[in-house]
Amino acid sequence: MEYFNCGKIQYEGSSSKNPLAFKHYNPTEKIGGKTMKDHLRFAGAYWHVMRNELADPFGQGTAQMPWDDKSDSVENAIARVDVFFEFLDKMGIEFYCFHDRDISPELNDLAASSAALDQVVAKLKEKQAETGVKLLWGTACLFAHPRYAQGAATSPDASVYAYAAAQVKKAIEVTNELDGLGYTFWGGREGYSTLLNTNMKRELDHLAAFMHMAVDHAKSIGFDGPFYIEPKPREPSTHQYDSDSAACLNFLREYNLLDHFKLNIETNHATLAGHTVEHDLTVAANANALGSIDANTGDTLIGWDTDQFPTDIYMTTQIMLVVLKMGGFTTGGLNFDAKRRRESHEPIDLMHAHIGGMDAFARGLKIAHAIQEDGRMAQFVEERYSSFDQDIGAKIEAGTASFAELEQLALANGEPTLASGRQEMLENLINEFI
Ligand code: XLS
Ligand code: NI
Ligand code: NI
Repeated sequence: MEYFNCGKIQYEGSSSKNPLAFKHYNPTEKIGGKTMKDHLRFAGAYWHVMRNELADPFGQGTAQMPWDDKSDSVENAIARVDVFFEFLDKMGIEFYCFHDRDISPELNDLAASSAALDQVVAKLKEKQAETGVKLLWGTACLFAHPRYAQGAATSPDASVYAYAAAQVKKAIEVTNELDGLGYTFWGGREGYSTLLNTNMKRELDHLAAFMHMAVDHAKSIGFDGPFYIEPKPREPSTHQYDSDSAACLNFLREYNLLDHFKLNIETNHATLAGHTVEHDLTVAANANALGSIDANTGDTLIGWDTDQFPTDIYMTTQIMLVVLKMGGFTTGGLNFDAKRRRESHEPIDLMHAHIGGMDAFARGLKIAHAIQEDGRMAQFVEERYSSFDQDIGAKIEAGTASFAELEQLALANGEPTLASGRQEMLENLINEFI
């Protein structure tokens, strides 16, 4: 039984008018010695592809899911796996990500939920072996159930904390069972609504203890993939502790976790934090902690996490410039944490959505690579800082200069002549390649 009314999506080149074809993403084409698929490492998000009914705060779901009987049964969960792999196969997407409760139902008690999870995981393992598809990362849903309304690892209630720990323990185990390359923490409820009822310090201490236990457990079962923290400033909580790259890095350093964690940066989360995505990516990359990317985009006119598919080539170019500069992904990739609009309710719309995202990133990759090869941009930046390459600049960088020495120099040199930053020239340079 097939549910997506199309064959395998093929690369047809930029002159193709076929909406169900790639115009730019040519998986085996080499860009700078590496295939596009190895550069981009696209992943499908189980929660959006299989479980997102496309509801909004004012209306119920519109998505047609003819394969889904809407029950909480394990059979239904297992049946979805085949549909998901049909989707991945037709898209040529070789990685995926999930939450425990996307792939398998939350039942009446933890033991039953975990037993159901094992059954679905066995099916996923079978499909992975059959297709070669890999799990980019797994995670636990610690935000949907009412028990987590006041947080999971930052809940004021230790029994909720324990429940969350049990869920994460199991989720790490199944991620390991599926040879997952990483494990993500996104702290949807790890924050607060009001400080009036919140002991922020204790909550952060608890969160760090939780993550140390996760690291220890991973070690004990032989899971060596990195953990990721996915920053987001707010929504669903009013203030989330993992608000942006800088806040996450500070938390990880303060609590001695930086050896085990990297960041998973989501475009729309960065913009909700008041940054550009390239800002948050660069902050992470500077700390050697850029692990993976949740590829999506927001709407400039709406202030929430609209999780739209990325189509803006300027943005994908900026993202790929950072990724190429750090030498590419190792364990991470580009996970489409993105959903169709509520109006796009047919299964085939999933294809259109992902084709657009994949083509936009293919173009971003090609443009970023061309800019890198051209070298003018990098050279400009290098020259801009060249006064730090020798003499007093080099001493400053080496940490051997003193204020007294700098004062002498300033007195002797007189007023500095500053060179132009040439922002417009560099913007023109990017457009030259787009
Ligand atoms: C929600 C987050 C979530 C994480 C995984 O805004 O992006 O989907 O990626 O829990
Ligand atoms: Ni995400
Ligand atoms: Ni999000």
